[in-house]
Amino acid sequence: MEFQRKMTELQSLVEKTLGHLFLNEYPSASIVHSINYSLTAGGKRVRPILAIAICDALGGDINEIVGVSAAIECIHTYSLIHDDLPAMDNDCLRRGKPTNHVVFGEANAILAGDGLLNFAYELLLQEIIRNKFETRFVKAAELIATCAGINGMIAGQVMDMENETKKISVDELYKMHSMKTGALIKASCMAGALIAEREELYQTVETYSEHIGIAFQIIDDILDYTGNEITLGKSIGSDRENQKATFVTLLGLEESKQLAQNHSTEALKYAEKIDHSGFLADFTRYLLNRQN
Ligand code: GRG
Repeated sequence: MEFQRKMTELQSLVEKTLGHLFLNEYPSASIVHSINYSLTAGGKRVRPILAIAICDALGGDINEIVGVSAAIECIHTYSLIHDDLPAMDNDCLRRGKPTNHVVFGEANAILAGDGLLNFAYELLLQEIIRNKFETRFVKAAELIATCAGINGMIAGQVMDMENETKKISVDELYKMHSMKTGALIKASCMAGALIAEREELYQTVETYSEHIGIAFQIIDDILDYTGNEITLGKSIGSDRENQKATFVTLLGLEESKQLAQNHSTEALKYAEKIDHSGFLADFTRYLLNRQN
């Protein structure tokens, strides 16, 4: 019950923040409309919640990380819009709605993604200026940029494309997902620790994030195999269509479930060291048991 109350509180904070990002006058109202369509479509908000919850648990001020967490969700939403494009996975359903390019056309969807990515850095720079160039904000911004960029999420996406139709090992799958999915999850957790400035716990937070990052992707693969589009709110089966290796295709369903459980169990050991209130541990269990 306490977990649900805190989840609702954090989700509302994230929704409110995201809902206010694109309210001003913009020269091109149409692109803002298309950005807001995807940004406020109601994702789970896993990454901003991780950033805020970890900052809070480590004694940081929630108000100081809200802007940073919104920037991370902008980057995540851009990656989903671009990942759904015909040139990428060519998916038609996301967050329970037709994908951005289906509604607004491919060119607009590319620009909406570009707009969100740029806006994320505008937000991060605004936070740095507002906080008088404090090192912790600069470090958080640098880490987020690195994890989202060509040494992080983009590198993972490139590997994903290059691995299509190839036979790859479980180790290679780990490597790809540690970048494609894991890097932004790591940046979210570490942003919380950096803004709270709890240097002695950086390693603990990083290890926690690595375990939940990989567990998150294994569950994603399992849901893509066992779930349905209505519950998931997104297209399924494109990995199969594109002949991509997944944890389920390489290891089978039962072994994949066990592997996700193992990583969650490991993550829980670290969650307890980060957050004595128990929220992060409950959130870790929620990520393991999620149905969408
Ligand atoms: C520049 C073309 C171009 C690509 C950018 C698209 C991209 C790089 C990378 C893809 C990253 C990606 C889509 C990774 C998948 C991660 C993943 C499991 C996403 C689903 O996240 P959830 O479940 O989604 O948190 P919600 O909708 O709840 O936010």
